Amino acid sequence: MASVDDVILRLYAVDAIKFGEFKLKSGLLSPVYFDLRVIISYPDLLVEVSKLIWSKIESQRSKFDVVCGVPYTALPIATCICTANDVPMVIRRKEAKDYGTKKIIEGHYKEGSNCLIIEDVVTSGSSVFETANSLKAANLTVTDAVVLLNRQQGGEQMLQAENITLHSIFTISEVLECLKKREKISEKMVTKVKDFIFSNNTFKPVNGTGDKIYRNSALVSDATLTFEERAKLCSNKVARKILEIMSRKKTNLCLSADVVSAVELVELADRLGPLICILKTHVDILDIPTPSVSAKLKELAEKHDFVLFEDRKFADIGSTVKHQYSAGVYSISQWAELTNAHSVPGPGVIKGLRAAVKENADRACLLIAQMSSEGNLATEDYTRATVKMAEENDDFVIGFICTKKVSENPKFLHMTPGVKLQAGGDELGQRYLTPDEVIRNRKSDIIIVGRGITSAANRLEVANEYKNAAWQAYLRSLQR
Ligand code: S5P
Repeated sequence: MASVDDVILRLYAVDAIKFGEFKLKSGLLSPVYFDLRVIISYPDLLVEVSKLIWSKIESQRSKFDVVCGVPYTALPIATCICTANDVPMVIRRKEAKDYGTKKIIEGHYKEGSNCLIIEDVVTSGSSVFETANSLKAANLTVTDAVVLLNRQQGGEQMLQAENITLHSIFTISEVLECLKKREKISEKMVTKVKDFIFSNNTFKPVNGTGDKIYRNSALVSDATLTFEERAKLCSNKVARKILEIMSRKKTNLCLSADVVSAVELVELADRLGPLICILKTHVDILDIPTPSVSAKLKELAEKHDFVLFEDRKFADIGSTVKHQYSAGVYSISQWAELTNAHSVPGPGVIKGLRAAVKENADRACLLIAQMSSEGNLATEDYTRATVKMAEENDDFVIGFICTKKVSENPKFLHMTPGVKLQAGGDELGQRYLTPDEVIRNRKSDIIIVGRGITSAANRLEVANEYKNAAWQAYLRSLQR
């Protein structure tokens, strides 16, 4: 078997370890870059890496029943290890299939089996952590992870705090030492890399919030701002208010209260009000006229500290939507702080809505950038044009209805409908994703939940489940 130094030198020789100036996703300039994906082009190197990883945990073989490689780089490594040592393997999909079994973990295993995670590089630890969460959700146990390179930027501590022991074949310090000894890099480069690594440690428990949050300081510019921090960036008062409520009440749940009985709607708003940041309505489905209901809703919004959002989906020329928004039996602009519009008519729809808002009234609008329903016509180009329209009207447009994050601008709110604790769909084309998928993987901010809550026998209990799932997913997303 090759030694650790042999493997480091080989990785250096094939450009899997590079020194210079590399722009990271966060915008930071890093003096070192690891691209271990290239090892699949060198089968002998892939085998040596696999042998080294296996040798690290071989003595604990009896502890593990199954192995899971984190996609993509560690997948071939895990495959090599499993075939050479006769260990069963599972695969974690990046996203659950929306057809067939909807499984996220593929492979056969016994419930409660202990699964060893294999990864190529660990920085903050978040990808190992996310993999562990999916494995645990599929009834596997996770106690250990093994990694080829530990970048010593806090991943080990973060995982330890989550009761996962991280084993590594080598650390970045060992890489530097090995390459310096062989005169592949200068003393100056060693110092530069060490400075960078140690001043960008990602393990920073944030105190004072009562929640366990680790902030990835290296990636703060990568929109991993808290809701509280984002509130300060908003000049639109409704956007600021929503972000402040979310942060104060620790909730990113919007209830879509799609009931036809006005009495039931008011009861729902009163009962679930403490758990939500926004109450979304469709007043045109109610059985009694709006004014008495909207007055009651306004009262409850104040009592429980949430924002009223009329999901009117305006989609006409400016002059028509101006009246639809402010007049008629619904008089939406008089009571709903937030509404939404399709971008298909062009910016006139926004101008029309804005023109209907009385001076000093704090009102805002979301644009529908994507839809949750099957076969919808919102193409990528349509979504992109919608985002541009929002940017050009960001005094009034405060975000999007979307199925995933569509803008990096932290001022914009992303609200996602089509959410249930179990992914799937309904018989009329609605498609559902889970809160974790929406907030953590798709990086949205707020889940919009209707029937997941309104059809439940115990609405309060289930609403609490949605609230917790979405909030936990948000806290985890800050760790990136
Ligand atoms: O694309 C969309 C946009 C919206 S606003 N898909 C949606 O489902 N909605 C709304 O979200 C829809 O009108 C309904 O009020 C809610 C979803 O309800 P659920 O019962 O399927 O959760």
